[in-house]
Amino acid sequence: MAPKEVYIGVIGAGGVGKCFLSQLESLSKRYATNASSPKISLVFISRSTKTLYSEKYTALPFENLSTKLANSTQKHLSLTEAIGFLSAAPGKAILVDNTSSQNIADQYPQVLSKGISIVTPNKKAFSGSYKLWQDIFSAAAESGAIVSHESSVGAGLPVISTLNDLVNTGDEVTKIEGVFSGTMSFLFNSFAPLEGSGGKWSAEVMKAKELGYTEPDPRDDLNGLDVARKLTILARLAGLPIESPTSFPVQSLIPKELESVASGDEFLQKLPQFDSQMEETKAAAEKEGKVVRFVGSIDVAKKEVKVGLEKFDRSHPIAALKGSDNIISFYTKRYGANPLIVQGAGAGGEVTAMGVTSGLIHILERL
Ligand code: NHO
Repeated sequence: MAPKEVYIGVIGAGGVGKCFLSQLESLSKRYATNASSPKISLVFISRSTKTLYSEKYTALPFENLSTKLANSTQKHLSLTEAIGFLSAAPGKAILVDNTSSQNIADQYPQVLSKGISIVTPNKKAFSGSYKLWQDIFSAAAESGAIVSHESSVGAGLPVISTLNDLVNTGDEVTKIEGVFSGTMSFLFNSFAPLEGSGGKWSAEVMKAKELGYTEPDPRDDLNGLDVARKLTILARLAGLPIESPTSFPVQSLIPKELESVASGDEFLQKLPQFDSQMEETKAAAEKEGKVVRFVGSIDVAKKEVKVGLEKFDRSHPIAALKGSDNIISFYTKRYGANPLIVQGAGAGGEVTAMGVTSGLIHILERL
């Protein structure tokens, strides 16, 4: 029997998208050598202004794909047109959304209702309004399409699958706590390290930006919203109907006076004037023999979610984190006093793409 053919459309070919395409190429080669694996055909790829697709649904070759996309003269398809194209494929289709677009996220229910499965690292759909969350999962349940968003929290780390496994096997999750941002992890591990005195806050922010750890405008990391989005996703999976990432306390590390400066560059230039604020926070923790870290927590029983600075004993696993690693502790009835801990690289193209590719494999196995 010929292997089943699955048609793949990819939107977004930036940092994560490029890494994903290279992982997809390896996967399709591996599958081609195994008669029981599906045949995966990449038939559509787009970025903001360019689209490349195969009108007859034959697989696009992976060679020089980025260049071919950049030079494509095919009509740029809107998302509605792309959905129409994928839903007319002669077999099951999967859409991979590697953008951070809210507009695309808002259309997931329509994509799923056409029977097209979705795999994505985009946090927007799952941390937007609670109604969108409900619409996504009810559209999937009705059509039989599958949604995978493993790398929307913790990049390639098995955070969402672990939480789903805990819930689905009947464990009672009481609390989830951790460091959910690679950028914040890097900043605090170097500003308030366990060994040595650490650098000035503004200098560490500048260094993180130079190393490519921050968003182009570092305020998008420092305002806590990225962490709040991840907490919203996990809290919902744990059963809390969180309305939005702004419906619980989120501490912003942007000094009030710099909230409205025009650009990220101007923000960085003025940040040294506010170093004393962060120094005071660090010194207050040190006085208690502790270190300060930017964390998120979900108290499931109390239905409380919060994001912000907290002090930790120097022996606490959160205090001992290295580089830009994430750490996520799941406290449950089954695990008792010793939480189930997931730890490792929580940001970066390759590891985030790994979560996307593993989600894709998971869908391919179930279609
Ligand atoms: P880029 O590099 O900006 O690429 C986005 C691509 O989407 C571009 O090709 C752009 O042309 C295309 N695009 C945008 N809108 C489009 C549209 N309407 N139609 C067609 N194409 C469109 O972004 P990244 O870095 O590749 O990120 C892609 C997605 O992965 C985003 O949703 C991002 O939030 C998500 N993601 C990234 C990371 C990461 O490390 N880069 C992580 C998780 C999810 O775990 C990571 C993380 O949380 C990092 C975080 N900053 C931290 O912890 O510090």
